[in-house]
Amino acid sequence: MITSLETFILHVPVTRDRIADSTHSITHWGMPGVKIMTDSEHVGYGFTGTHAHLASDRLITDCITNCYAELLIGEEVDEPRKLWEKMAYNPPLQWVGRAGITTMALAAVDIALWDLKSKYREEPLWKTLGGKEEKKLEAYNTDGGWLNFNQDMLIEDVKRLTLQDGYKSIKMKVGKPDSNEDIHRIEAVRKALGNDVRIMTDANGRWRLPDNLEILSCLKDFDVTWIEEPLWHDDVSGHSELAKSIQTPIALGEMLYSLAHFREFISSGGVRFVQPDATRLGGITEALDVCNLAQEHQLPVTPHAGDMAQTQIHMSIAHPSIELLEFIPWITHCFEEPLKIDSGIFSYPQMPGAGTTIRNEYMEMYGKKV
Ligand code: 0YR
Ligand code: MG
Repeated sequence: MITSLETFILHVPVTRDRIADSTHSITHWGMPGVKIMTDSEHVGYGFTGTHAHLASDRLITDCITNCYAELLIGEEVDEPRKLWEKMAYNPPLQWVGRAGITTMALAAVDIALWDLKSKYREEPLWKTLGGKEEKKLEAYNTDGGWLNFNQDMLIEDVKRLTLQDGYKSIKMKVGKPDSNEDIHRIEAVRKALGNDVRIMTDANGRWRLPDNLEILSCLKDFDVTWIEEPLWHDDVSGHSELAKSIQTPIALGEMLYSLAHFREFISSGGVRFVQPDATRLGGITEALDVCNLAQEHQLPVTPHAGDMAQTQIHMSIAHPSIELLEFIPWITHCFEEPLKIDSGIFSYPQMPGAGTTIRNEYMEMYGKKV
């Protein structure tokens, strides 16, 4: 039975001083989250992912403390979905929410509930969700060649990730003010890595139609696996139109807050690689719904790692539509059981829970006042 909740906010430095994509420039990854205490020895941990902006991180933790906590105290944790419904369909919160702060707060709580459920069962969450040992889950690395790094650093980064660390798939950012520069960078990366490495590109919502159609059309020349978030995040008809006019598949989903949002993009044909993020949807519960929806439409799911894969690895092992998961190493060291990747393949977590238990020393080191 749930007895109390306690929120936290961690700001963890990124690998280098500052990284940027076409739209964001950050020095830290934010982890507003919650510890859920019970009348047993088990404590559930859940968090969402932000750009470490303390004021908005506090809106998330305030939402948990002031709105969700009272819906949870006294409840049993055996059915996260039941509690998810109680929180998601709570009329006063529905009125002010359904996307944004309230949903990211819901995500943190839902992940903590799954963590608890698997801790009670004394098994890693992927087992609770029906995952099997046999599956091979590939990691692709996004932490190479950010848009603020020059071409030499980009090449150095992607070579390190592939030749030294053994990744078979990497993602690079695009969306420079001058599109010719993007083309030169992609061409240089393809040349440096040869034809056996998968290259994903990510414009983080920067481009517009018809202005950027030319660069979008020539991505196919470099055998790019996908173009991610080519257009503005909410532009359903734009992505649908674009999908019909270019050969490169479209990936998106990291900025979508609900199953309904995904349904719109999927049914309009605007997405090929479906990218739910359990830290932005209402947690594992709703991310699984998106995976199932994608499966019905025979679309591959490649989750976006707002949690840096730490907890979504469980859902990814368990769901048949996922073979590839994004990884960024920024927060890995903070956990009791850090993720392990060997030559681009994830090892399976063994500790009970959702992988979200944070070591106390890092709670103190990176913790901010909630
Ligand atoms: C930095 N992954 C992404 C980072 C990343 C962003 O803003 O958050 O690039 O989330 O697009 O696919
Ligand atoms: Mg992205």
